[in-house]
Formats: sequence, structure tokens, C-alpha cells
Amino acid sequence: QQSRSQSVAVLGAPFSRGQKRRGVEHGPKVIRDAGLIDRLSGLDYSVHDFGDLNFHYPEKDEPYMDVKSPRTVGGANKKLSTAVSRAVGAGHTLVMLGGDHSLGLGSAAGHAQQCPDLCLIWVDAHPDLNTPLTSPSGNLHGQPVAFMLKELQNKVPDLPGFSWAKPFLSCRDLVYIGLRDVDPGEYQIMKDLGIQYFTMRDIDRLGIQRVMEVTLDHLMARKQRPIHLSFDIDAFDPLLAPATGTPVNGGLTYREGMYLTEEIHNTGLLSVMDLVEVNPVLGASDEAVQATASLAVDVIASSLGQTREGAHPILFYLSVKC
Ligand code: HAR
Ligand code: MN
Ligand code: MN
Ligand code: MN
Repeated sequence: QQSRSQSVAVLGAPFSRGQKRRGVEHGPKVIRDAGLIDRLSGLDYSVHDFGDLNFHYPEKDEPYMDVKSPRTVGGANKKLSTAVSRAVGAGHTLVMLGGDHSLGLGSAAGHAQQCPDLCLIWVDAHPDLNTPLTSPSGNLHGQPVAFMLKELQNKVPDLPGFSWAKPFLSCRDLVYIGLRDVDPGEYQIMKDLGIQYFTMRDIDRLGIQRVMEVTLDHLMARKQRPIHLSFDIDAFDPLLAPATGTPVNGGLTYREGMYLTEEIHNTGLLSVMDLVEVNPVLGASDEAVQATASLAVDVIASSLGQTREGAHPILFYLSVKC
């Protein structure tokens, strides 16, 4: 299977104001230091590292109701959306390195500017579907999907800093995988809108093979369309990905993560992916941080075509005649 684009761009978004725990802004650095660029180059892509975005921090950013840092998060996402749109418009397959998951909004919104028919696969322990009114924490990394969905338009108040963010996604074009920590408001929205989702229990019951089959059938039912993969590292079990802000027991195994991403690669439709919520400050040890960052690199490489079967170079001196 060929990927859509032979050129991969990597964009860092060192941003942490969508939640309370500092450190996740160092995600792009530790993921690069774990060898990301070499791994992608080894997959025969031409890799363009666009470096890290530089975010602007307003001096005063009072909460809006309970929602923390709305102008800061809104502004960072606006900037990210412009950068993502430009990279996709230039023909790159884009890898966005977070940062916290509030960045999923800017990334997918920028992608949608170029590809209005995109679909979204959100791999996460959490649906990140709270509205500013249902959020139990006031943290915007638990809310990005609410700002995307057209069906929630009249449920989401105008936050300062978010006037640029117009909903662009239909709830039919979204699938969640890996859920195991869902708030009451999120559950109600998922049920009311009939969003397709697979909890860890569903993965236990069906197996990851069936989950991916149903996911892709659901999203591609009418036609093939570009995929936005938003991968929160906390989808994995905390034993594998300890360096993250909101770990939840009972997550994806390594093999489930690799199968999931292999299947996405095999569609040939991956257009943008996010890898978010790696927080090196929260690792109990250097080994814990390295393990998490290295897992992030494996997820990205697998999404972009690294296989467990081995590479497929044509070694003429070995060619077998039959
Ligand atoms: N659902 C909780 C909230 O809204 C926690 C959500 C966020 N954690 C994340 N995002 N890492 O997936 O605050
Ligand atoms: Mn998330
Ligand atoms: Mn999460
Ligand atoms: Mn391939």
C-alpha cells in the first residue's frame, strides 16, 4: 500500500495550558530525542521537520466560568490551525507533536480547511467531548471535540479566544477507540448523537481486528476520505506509557496499538496525525520517560508504514525463481 504523500512534515506544538500539569510542553523534544526523524527517514519518506511553533501568552487570561486560560488556548489553537493548513496544503502528510490534547482542535480545524471531508479517529482513554458547561475540571484538553462538532453548535458557548473556531465535523465522521474514563456529560452527548465509539471493554469483547474493521467501514461507508488520527498516549496502558498527565488503568496493549496504526496506514488515507500528552516531567524515572517517548515514536512510525513483518526492499540477489 502506498501512502498518499511521500513527504512527511513534523510540527512541534510545545503547549500545556489546556490542563494544569506543566511539562507536557516538552513532549515534542522528548519524542524527537527518541529518534523520530531518523525512524521516518528510514521508511523512505522525505522528512521535513518544521520545528516547534512559538506560542503567544496573553498577560491576563481570566477564566470564563470554570474554563481555564481560554484566550491562551484559543490563540495557540488558532496559530496551530494555520500552520497545519499550510503544511497539508503544501502536500505533506503531517505529524503534529503535542503538547496537551486541546491542540487536537487546532490541528483538526487546520486539516479541515484543506480537506473538508476528513474523518476523525480519536484514540484516547478519554473522549475529550466535554463542553465548557459540562466540564468537571475546566481544563480545555478535555473539550476539543465539542468545539469541532456541528451538532453541538448551540451547546457550546462563545469562549474568548475561540471566535475563529467554527464547527467543521459531523458526529457521523468521528470514531473513538480506547475509552475508559467518560464523564456524565460526555456519555450523554455520545449517546444522544449516536457517536460510534469503542471502549476498552469493546476491544476486550470484539478484539482490535474487528474494532478496526468496523471503524473503517463506518467512516468510509459512503466514500474514501482523508483520515485525521488524533492519538493521545494515555490510550495505552499506564504500564507502557507512564509519563502522561491523566493515566487510567486498563489501556491498550502494545500489540493493539501497533495493529490499530498498521490498519490506518494500510488504508493509504492518513493525512494528519497528532501525538499528544507525553509529559516527561511526570515520569517516575528517566526509564519511564524514555519508554513513553519511544512508544510515541513506534506509534507514529507504525501509522506511517513501519511493519512488524519487515521491510520489503527488492533484494535482487535473493530473488527466488519458481
Ligand atoms: N474528562 C476529564 C476532563 O474533562 C479529563 C480529561 C482529560 N485528559 C486527557 N485528555 N488527557 O484526553 O477534565
Ligand atoms: Mn485526550
Ligand atoms: Mn486522554
Ligand atoms: Mn506503505
